[in-house]
Amino acid sequence: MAVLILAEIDPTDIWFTMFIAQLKKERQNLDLRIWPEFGKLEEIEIVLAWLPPLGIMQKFPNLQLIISLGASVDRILGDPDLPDNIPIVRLVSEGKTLQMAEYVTLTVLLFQRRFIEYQALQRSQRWEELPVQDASSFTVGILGMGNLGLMVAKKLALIGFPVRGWGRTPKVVAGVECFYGNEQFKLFLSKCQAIVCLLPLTPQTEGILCDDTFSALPTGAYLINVGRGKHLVEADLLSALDSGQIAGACLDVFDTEPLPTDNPFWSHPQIIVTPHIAAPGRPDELAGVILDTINCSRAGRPLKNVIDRHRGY
Ligand code: NDP
Ligand code: OXD
Repeated sequence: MAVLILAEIDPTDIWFTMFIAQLKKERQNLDLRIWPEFGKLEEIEIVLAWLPPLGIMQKFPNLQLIISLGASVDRILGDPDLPDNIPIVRLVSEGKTLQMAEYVTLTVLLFQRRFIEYQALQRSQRWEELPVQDASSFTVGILGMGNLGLMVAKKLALIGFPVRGWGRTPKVVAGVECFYGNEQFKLFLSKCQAIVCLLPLTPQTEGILCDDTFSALPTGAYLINVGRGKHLVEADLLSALDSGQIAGACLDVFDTEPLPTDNPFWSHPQIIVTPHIAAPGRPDELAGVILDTINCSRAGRPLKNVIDRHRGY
């Protein structure tokens, strides 16, 4: 039985090239097929999916397992014809978690140390010193205190930022002020000078980065979106930047990826755009995680990181 990589792979994509080479190196006898060359539908036992075409999963009659090639599963669960008895595993790894912590720490520091303003000064060749706000008075709020949010919160707290975390259920985390549920959302936001979206995309979280949320923040707050593009209402961010309610944003994920060339985010002086690179994970480590998962599935052992379809993540 075969394992199918179901992803639109650009042959110049370095990450995918390394990942596939590693899978083949570690398991030379693995019957690995790469979309769209999948052979016979009935031979596909396991699918490794990144942005799979809708309706495809139901076509594999012997499918046993779906492994998301990302930490998220919104695209997989968005398939109205998804067979309902197949477990779905998402990718969790130390490398991915540490990369996310690096990315967010870097961007929080850029905002706290006013690099957006220094870049504008540089463009107009002005040598000017701006007052520094200490990390100890720059509160950062993390939306989504899961695998990634928790690590990000711990790293920021170590540097000395006051950190708040918000999730769906209550949590106690040393050094982090924790909030949960819709009732506590605005209270959570009220002191955050920067917010970091690390939520999964679900019907409850879609559009959460909107005018209503921005206006509950202190004036001149910053936004970092590393969750999903659909968390953000793009027009609301542009008007919050115009009014000064939001002072700057760093966006790694977008409603449409690649970000269309006519999107105003590309040239906005207060927006940093990165091409969904916050935490790709290390190809070698992830190949190992996937092979372990395949072994567990084939041996009938319990699988790690199976998502809860009802919850949506
Ligand atoms: P987890 O599933 O571990 O954590 C999700 C967190 O979100 C949990 O704390 C959960 O709360 C919280 N949450 C879910 N729904 C709600 C809600 N309605 N209200 C409040 N809180 C909610 O996910 P990860 O940390 O591994 O990943 C988070 C997301 O980061 C991914 O889904 C993906 O979209 C994004 N990501 C982006 C990457 C990039 O490169 N840009 C790379 C990897 C991931 P609770 O704990 O109470 O259940
Ligand atoms: C994601 C990922 O889910 O890159 O965005 O893992």
